[in-house]
Amino acid sequence: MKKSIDHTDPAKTMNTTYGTGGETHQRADADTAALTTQQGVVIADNQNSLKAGSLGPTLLEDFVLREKITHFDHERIPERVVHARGSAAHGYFELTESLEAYTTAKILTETGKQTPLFTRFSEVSGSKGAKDTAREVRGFAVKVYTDEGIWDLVGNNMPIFFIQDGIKFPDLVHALKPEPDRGFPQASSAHDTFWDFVSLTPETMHNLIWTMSDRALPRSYRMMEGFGIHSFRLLNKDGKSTFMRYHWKPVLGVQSTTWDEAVKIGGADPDYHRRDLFESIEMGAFPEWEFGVQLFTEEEAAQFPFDHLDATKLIPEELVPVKIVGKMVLNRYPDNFFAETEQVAFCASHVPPGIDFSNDPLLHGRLFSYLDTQLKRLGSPNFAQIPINAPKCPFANNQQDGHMQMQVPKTRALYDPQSLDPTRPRESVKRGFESFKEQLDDGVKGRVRAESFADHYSQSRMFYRSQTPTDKAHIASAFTFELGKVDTPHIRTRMLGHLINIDESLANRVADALGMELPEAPTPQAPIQDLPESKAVQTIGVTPKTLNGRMVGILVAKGSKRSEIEKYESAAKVEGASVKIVAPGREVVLDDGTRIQSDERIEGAPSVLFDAVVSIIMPEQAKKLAHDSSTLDWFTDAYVHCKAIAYCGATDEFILSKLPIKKDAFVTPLSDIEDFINNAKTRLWEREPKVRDLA
Ligand code: HDE
Repeated sequence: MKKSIDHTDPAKTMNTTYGTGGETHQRADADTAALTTQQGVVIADNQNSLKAGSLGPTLLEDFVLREKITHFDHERIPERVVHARGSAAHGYFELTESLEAYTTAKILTETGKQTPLFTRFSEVSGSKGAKDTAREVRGFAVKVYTDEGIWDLVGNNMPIFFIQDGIKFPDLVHALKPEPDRGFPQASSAHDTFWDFVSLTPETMHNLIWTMSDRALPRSYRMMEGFGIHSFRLLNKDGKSTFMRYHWKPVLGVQSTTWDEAVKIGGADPDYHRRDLFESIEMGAFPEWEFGVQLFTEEEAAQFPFDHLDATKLIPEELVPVKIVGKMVLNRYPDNFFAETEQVAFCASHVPPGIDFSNDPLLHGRLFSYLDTQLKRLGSPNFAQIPINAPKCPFANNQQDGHMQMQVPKTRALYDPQSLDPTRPRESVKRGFESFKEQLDDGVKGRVRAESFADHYSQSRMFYRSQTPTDKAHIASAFTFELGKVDTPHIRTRMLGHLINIDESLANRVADALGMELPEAPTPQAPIQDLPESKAVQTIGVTPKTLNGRMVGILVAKGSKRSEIEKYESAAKVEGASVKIVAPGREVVLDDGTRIQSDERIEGAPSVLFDAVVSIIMPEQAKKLAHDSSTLDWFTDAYVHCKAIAYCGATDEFILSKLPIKKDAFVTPLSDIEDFINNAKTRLWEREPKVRDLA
């Protein structure tokens, strides 16, 4: 008979090795916290279930086992129907300029005060476990705990949306998500159903062209803009309304990756954006955005060459400048991902007094949808009591009961009006939320789309024509890639027709690259306007020349020169970059005999994870690494992605010479450290057409 260990007496098994895994278990003593059941009963043995004999069946009586397993079985809640994958951080909002003339909302009138907030960035189409680097719109949702109630600024990283009316949202999302019969592709718009829907829905053309640009491939959440998209109203003390569109402008500037990088990063580090947010906060480089508003009156709006109530239209910054009035700093990563990032519930309808909605029909769809979705996802109308969702100002009402009610109201009178309990809350005309007293036309009730929403191409054209040649090539290549994944010929053809209406040269590039003929362009519903170009919508054109917030990778190996490593490390850090040491192993002995820890092995840290790379290796090691494909890819990819490379003699002799790498201004010897640092702040885009066959 097999011998079994007696676990009934904790004292006998304390800190002993047992079980098949040979684990050592730490037990609580009188001073340390003891493990308990949900009822507070201390658990003596968390390793073994209660059995009838050492090899006998497990007993139903084992409440410790049943409670533990049951809780585990119920750990999952439904993921968000869109924006399922996201990452968040705590921080604060600070107003720098009062908007008192326009609004009574204290959050926009009290300067200098730091108001806590929680911001969640998200990918739209993929599931919770999808990669961070899909080509798509990113969510940019900010929950501000104002003294007058929660303000949820639920925006995106693009200033416009795909559709004009909330009723089309389920169709858009069904077309984008994995196809229902086959269950793929995950986190990708490059498939037939998406392009079928958008090519039949011309109002999507503006958001489409943004999504085909590098704006859909942010280098970091810290380097993307945020937009509320819709026009909101600000209401001042006289009840006067001013329209507002809000913007978040990243202090590090806008930066994107290329498509090839995004694809490779997705394999190397699917948590790329989540890790970046975590690491930047851990190292004290707190992500920061300026908060700006575009303000305009009804009369000014009437002069715009488009309808500002149409969420597929942006208001060019050249037409209505963005007035910077505040900032957001993210300075604390959540303590618990589920409790905070997963359970946070944003609702587009959460606004404090002084802020109101416009009649944008897409916004109105959202005013319903978010509350509804939280009920499904979080399972109870009491989701606002979850700590991350609860206001930080006093709140009280007569809502009662419901699943997971945490409050214990001590009163007979949970209704209003009532005359039994003078301590209960009352409505306040003075401080309460008021809607704008809008004079409405006597319209006819009907399922209609405003005629002023009919122009679907002009702003898409404006976006394309405003871009740098490199951005234009990236956009044409993105359309080619995506349509190249569409198997149904008539969908590709239909889409090419729309591209003609956007810009004929773009349509030609894509058709050529796909080997297709251009069809007839569809007849637009409204004349296409040649609007003035807008610098503000560029990507590469507005990317700042800086190393701040970016990352340099330094390849080292046995015997590498410590002095050179330190020189490059400190030069990059002075410019605000972070540095990672990459080596064949996790420890490496340098020329002075010191043993250092590397941050990554080369196989686990391809150069797509860095903005610029440096190689400091000795000949023996270079000879070895010249046979390693990860090392060869490290240099080739950095070169193909137009990055700065600093190389030592051995790297040049044994590695670079084997690769199709030309010594241009961005491939420099170690001695030219100043050139490297200067180059690393940008990319040599002129290199790209020589190394990649762009559309
Ligand atoms: Fe959303 N959207 N949306 N959306 N949205 C959701 O709410 C919806 C739209 C946005 O980090 C859902 O809690 C409809 C525009 C963000 O938790 C859902 C329509 C913009 C997030 C929903 C839109 C957004 C969401 C899914 C068309 C930019 C993530 C889970 C009428 C201005 C928030 C959830 C977070 C999430 C509905 C269009 C931004 C289903 C019906 C336009 C950033 O309620």
